[in-house]
Amino acid sequence: MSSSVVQNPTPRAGSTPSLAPHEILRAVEDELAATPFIDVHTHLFMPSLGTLGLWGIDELITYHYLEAELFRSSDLKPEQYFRLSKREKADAIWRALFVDNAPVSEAARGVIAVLDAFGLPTGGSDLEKARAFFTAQEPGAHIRRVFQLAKVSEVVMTNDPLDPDEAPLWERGAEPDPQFHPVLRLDRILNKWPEHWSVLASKGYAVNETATGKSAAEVRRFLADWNKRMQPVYMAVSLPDTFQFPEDSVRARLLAEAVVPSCREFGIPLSLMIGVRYQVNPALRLAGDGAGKADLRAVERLCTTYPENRFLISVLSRENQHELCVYARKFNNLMPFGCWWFLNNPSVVEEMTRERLEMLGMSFIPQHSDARVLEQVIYKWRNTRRTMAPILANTYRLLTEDGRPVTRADIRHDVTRLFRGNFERFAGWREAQHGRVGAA
Ligand code: RAT
Ligand code: ZN
Repeated sequence: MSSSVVQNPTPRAGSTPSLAPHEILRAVEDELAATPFIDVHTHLFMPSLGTLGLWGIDELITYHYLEAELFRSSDLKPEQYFRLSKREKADAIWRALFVDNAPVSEAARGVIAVLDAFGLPTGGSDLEKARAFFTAQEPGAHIRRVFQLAKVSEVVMTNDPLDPDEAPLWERGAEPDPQFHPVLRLDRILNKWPEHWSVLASKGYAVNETATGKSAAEVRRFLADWNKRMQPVYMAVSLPDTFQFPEDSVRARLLAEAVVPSCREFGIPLSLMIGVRYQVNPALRLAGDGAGKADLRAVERLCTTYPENRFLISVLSRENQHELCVYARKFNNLMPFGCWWFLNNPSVVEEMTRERLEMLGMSFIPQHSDARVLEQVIYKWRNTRRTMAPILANTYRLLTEDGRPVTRADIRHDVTRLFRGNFERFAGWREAQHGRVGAA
């Protein structure tokens, strides 16, 4: 099998009747609704990782996307806000963004869609009914119901081996869950080495502050140990808009000498999420990051230097999207994925998705949820399906007009490929139509 594997997940079914132009949109909507998606990047946690997993109304309302919006519609200062309890924070956001104003932003409307999905009041002056509802849920059954409502079969987590709360849970042997796939996240190692090298040293890896000498080999040993422990479906890092490769830096050295060879050894992709301007307003904490245009020549160099590696790439700047499609046309070891963070708004998703379809056909991964709070998958995937349906329908309408009618089997094949097959194959999973059947 080639390293890129961006081919068709299933042969197209033979003879189903061609659709008339007026039948296409409905058929696309039905197929999007009937296909369980794989959510390829979230910040959700499997139940055995305990309290790391966020869920419920107070977490939904204090999502950092909404915290950023709070300070535009309230006089509350960040330092006052961050002194409040979780419940008080949620009450402040509810009042400012949902009671005093109509919740029209993407993130605010998402909370409304979640409340509505559970039959909870969407226009109340307080959150008491919602709090009572979520408190009454049994976690396992609630997760299953949420996944059903979101129509996702499984989600991919973000797991940090240097997080002091998370790492001990893995070290004690966290029980795997087939609905939650691990990802080895490397931000602390690749972006914050000076603050974190001593954690590796304290665990018995012979690394030093300048990441010289045996350090890269020892990071590789660390990654091998965590690969064994966690069985990640890929390794991942978020990167600044200033990211360069190659360059004379700890990050570039550890990427070249530890991370890239480890991914090759374990047969898994490396996900690079590029374009964050970290902490442009630190007072906003998690909500304080911005976005910047990156130099994607770094991606070009990675793809050419390491043709045996596979790179999942998401870029945060709208201005980088076209360039990323061009690179994907050059390198089939590059898989563009998702409309990340500030791009996850219908207007931008539409623009990016049309561009990707026009330039790449069905050989990309249109979206991930980036959910941090369990129930967010309900609204994020609902929005994706709603935005995707007319875009795909229009693509098929043009094809029909140009002389190649489409069938329901065509549509099913493509939807499955976009929202399951491209990831399954790029991640090196065995041929699987409905879920992971094991690593290749
Ligand atoms: O979208 C987000 O929630 C961001 O804060 C980031 O977590 C980003 O998605 C990331 O994975 O770094
Ligand atoms: Zn994320």
